[in-house]
Amino acid sequence: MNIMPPAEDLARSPGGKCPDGKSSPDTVLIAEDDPIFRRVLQTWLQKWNYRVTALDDGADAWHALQQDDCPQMAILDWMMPGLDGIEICRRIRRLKKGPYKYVLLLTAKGGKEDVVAGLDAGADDYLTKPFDVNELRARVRAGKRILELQDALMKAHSELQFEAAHDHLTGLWNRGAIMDLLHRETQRSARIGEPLGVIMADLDHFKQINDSYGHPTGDAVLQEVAHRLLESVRNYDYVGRYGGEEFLIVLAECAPSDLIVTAERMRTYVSEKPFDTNSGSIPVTISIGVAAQRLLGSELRREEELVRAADTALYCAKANGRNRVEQAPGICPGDSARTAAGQQ
Ligand code: GH3
Ligand code: MG
Ligand code: MG
Ligand code: MG
Repeated sequence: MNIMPPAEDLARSPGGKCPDGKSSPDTVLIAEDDPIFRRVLQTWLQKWNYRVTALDDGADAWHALQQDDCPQMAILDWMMPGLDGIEICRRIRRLKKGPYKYVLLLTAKGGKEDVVAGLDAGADDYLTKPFDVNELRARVRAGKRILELQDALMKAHSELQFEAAHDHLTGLWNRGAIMDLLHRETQRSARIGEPLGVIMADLDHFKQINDSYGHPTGDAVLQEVAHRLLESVRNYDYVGRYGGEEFLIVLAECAPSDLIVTAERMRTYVSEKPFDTNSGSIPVTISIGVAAQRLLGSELRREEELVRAADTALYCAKANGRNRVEQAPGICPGDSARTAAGQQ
């Protein structure tokens, strides 16, 4: 069978990355020191619309396969300078990060023991030289199918992970996730001695909004509140939906004075412009309680204590007239209590 390729564009791809830098099941790295075989493989694969990186040295191939956007399929010659294909296989399988790499070992050794050794080293399949073009095509296609399946599984997995940690309605962290994040940040800030703050926000008279305009409009209001809260914080702060119309915000490395400023910005941002909904324009306000991990003279070591302190301050904000910010005692020196809408 004639294995010579029809096309004559045989330029060697620049080493390391696949040509457009993006990894996908149709990217293939060829490592083959024999220029004829390398050229044949490269040209056929390109003809079948694979994006190819072709290298002639095992050490270069191993380097390329460790890059973030490296090809997902590797066709490796067994005998090569630098590193042989078997050793590259072993190293690929020891790599713990990145998506699965499909390895097709190319060898002149056709003995059963060699094939077993190749598969044992981590190859998914093998091809003996000289190979039949149709067989090459079928085996590469089988590899691509497995990689596509792998991609679909990873996508489903990350979607599930997202759903498990996020609130459906608002897209914010859900209660479990925000409490996990708070736990992590509480431990971290206690360890490194950085300030940590939490803000608990609750919509005012939200039941009335539901009662007056209906549940779907209530939902839209919750979504817009979530949006405005997100807009009010630094992009490395965590905003979660703690309960029905309660939000918990975790602010790492945030000095107490900034914490109060942020809470006030949230309150203002929610209340300053009425919400534009399908049921018309609706004024919305929130009440806020603020607590910090390191209060004057004491430290709240557990996340539950922090949440409780913020919740107690929130309760005060409600009791003191709503649409206001109250602090847990001891956050700022000499600052006994509160800021509120138009009445400091
Ligand atoms: P307050 O100012 O004291 O906080 O009064 P409130 O009316 O906001 O508080 P209350 O606890 O009486 O009512 C909260 C309401 O939030 C009742 C509940 O039906 C509504 N709610 C909780 N979750 C959702 C949701 O996902 N969608 C909608 N539309 N309403 C919700
Ligand atoms: Mg060789
Ligand atoms: Mg409420
Ligand atoms: Mg509430």
